[in-house]
Amino acid sequence: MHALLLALGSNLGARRDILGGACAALERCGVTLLRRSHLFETAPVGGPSGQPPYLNAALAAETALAPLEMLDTCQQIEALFGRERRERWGARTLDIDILAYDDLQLESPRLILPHPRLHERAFVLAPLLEVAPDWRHPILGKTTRQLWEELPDRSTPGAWRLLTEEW
Ligand code: A4P
Ligand code: MG
Repeated sequence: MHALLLALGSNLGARRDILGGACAALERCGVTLLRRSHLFETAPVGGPSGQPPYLNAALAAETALAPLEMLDTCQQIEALFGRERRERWGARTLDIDILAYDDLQLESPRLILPHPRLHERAFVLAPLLEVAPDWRHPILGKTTRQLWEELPDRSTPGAWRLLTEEW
């Protein structure tokens, strides 16, 4: 089994149901979920202006799938929930990013591991802090907690908000 950290995001449609449905779909496709963060409502970063707010979450999981099989699975589940790719960082019903796969360092045309922007983003690190605070970034050599503490955006008002209800 391989250790997996995933980030989920949605800013179109029934966001909470979509993220819950994505978890169920992952489990049907060979991913065993170990821990699931709370939902965080986050202000859109990048992309066209006027996008609605996101719901973001992080998952700790394990899988026997190979890295590119895992990427295919994520993209198939995104398509199942109506994801359309029109513009980079545009609004989307569902985004599933592979944050990390074991300690693998990979730079291939379709897949970069760890996810190249994870350490810059409060919408990734805030939920990741709940499910994998002691995970160590294999290139930067820092834990999630250290990356979070060093992130200037973590205290930007309105950047993120923890939603306490179950999902
Ligand atoms: N790809 C390469 N590495 C990976 C990986 N580790 N996991 C490739 C997943 N995909 C990976 O992704 C573009 C291509 O990245 C894929 O074809 C895949 O082969 P995409 O999902 O089609 O498009 P995207 O998500 O718009 O692009 P990108 O560059 O991955 O976006 P980011 O950096 O993930 O940012 N603001 C808030 N508040 N919350 C968000 O969730 N998300 C984004 C997307 C921007 N702003 C956001 C949020
Ligand atoms: Mg993506």
